[in-house]
Amino acid sequence: MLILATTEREYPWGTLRSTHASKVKVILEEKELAYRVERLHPGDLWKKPAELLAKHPLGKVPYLQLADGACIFDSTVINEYLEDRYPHNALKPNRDWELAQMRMQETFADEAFLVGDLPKIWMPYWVKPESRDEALMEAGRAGLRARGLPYLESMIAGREYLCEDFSLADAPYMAVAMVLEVDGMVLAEFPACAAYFERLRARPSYRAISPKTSLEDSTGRG
Ligand SMILES: N[C@@H](CCC(=O)N[C@@H](CS)C(=O)NCC(=O)O)C(=O)O
Repeated sequence: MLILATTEREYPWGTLRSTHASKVKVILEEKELAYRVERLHPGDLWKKPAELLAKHPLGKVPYLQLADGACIFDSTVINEYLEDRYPHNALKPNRDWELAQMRMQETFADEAFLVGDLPKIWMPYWVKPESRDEALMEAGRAGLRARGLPYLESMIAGREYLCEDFSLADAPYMAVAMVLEVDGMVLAEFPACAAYFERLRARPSYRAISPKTSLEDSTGRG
């Protein structure tokens, strides 16, 4: 059984999850693989205890523990591993140029959204409303409006997914769709992005990361 190490917590405003680990969770779901979730205490990501560093040398999530106990870290590396190891329900194009496009799109999503502006919006949701840094959250939204969303709008307008079919490039945007579902950020200036996020939320795999899905209902599959 594959074990996905992540951070997930229930709050009155929804079940919150690590964005990078959500990227992996949707691929485990898309490939209908048997896995279970191991939930780390969110504070461990800052304290970095020795047990965590032994599994992920940077003390981050996600990492994926294989049946023999070996661990793979980094969401992009894990998803490429899953695609290579379990090629059914293919999630990457097979021509060089399309593959490069897919990787560029995934890299952009990771850098502009997941490690760029999204944490400024997402991190404050892990504390009580009265303790949130609203100015930081607004800076995150402004950052998305200035960089991530205009580029995504130009890439996704007139298309269903970033490559011909749903692919690894769409996985980080499943996590973006999750964050923006909780935040409710208005996307009127970016109609193609808004429609794309709705399309992603309609995929069955989204249920495993949806803020509406309880912890009890999202422990893995099979
Ligand atoms: N490049 C890594 C980034 C992972 C990452 O930054 N994860 C966050 C949680 S979403 C984390 O563990 N943060 C703690 C830290 O940066 O030390 C990946 O794609 O897996």
